[in-house]
Amino acid sequence: MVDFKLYTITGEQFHEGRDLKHVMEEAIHGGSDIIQLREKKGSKREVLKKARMLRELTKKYNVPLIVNDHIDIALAVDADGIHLGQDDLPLEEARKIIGPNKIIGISTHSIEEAREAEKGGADYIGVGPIFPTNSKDDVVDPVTTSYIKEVMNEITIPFVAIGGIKLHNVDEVLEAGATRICAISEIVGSEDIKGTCEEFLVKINRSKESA
Ligand code: TZP
Ligand code: MG
Repeated sequence: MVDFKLYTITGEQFHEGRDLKHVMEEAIHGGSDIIQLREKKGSKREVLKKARMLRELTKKYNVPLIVNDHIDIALAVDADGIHLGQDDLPLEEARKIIGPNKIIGISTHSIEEAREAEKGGADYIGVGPIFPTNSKDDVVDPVTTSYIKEVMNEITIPFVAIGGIKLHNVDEVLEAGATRICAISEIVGSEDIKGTCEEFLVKINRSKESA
């Protein structure tokens, strides 16, 4: 079973000139224990190139690599899994292609979607956006922390909270019951990426201890 605490997703629009390898390596140094390549713009070849680089990097540190959307690229670089949204290839089809041993993560915005993902054999679900975010173009209205509570009551596979999560509001998300946090802009846009991840982890660990 896949498990993790701090999930970092790429978002090069926040890098301010820093290169992708450096940014993600800093996140790993800060303790981020799963990485996703999420690339909405580049050509297949450009995405493949980044995936290859991140595969090498994540292998070095023994951190799982998840590829968003591109199942072919995930297979080509032997990523640990894929992450799919509600408009992507359905879970059942994706599983046929990627096989039983790879991780499949599914974005969910409602308890119905969460149930369906669990039933379909997802390895984890994303739960969000918890707060408003500008990091995603087709973003739906925030689901708020009440959705975390619904998921906790009913869903048994791991879930990760995402969307607008910052160091200043993560406590609210943790208090609602999340134990896994995902962020793009707060991590990859930080001047101190490593320090930001460390601070997230202090909060996550503190909340776990008091649970
Ligand atoms: N899925 C739901 S919200 C979101 C994604 C990919 C964007 C999260 O980015 P940020 O910058 O952490 O709000
Ligand atoms: Mg997608």
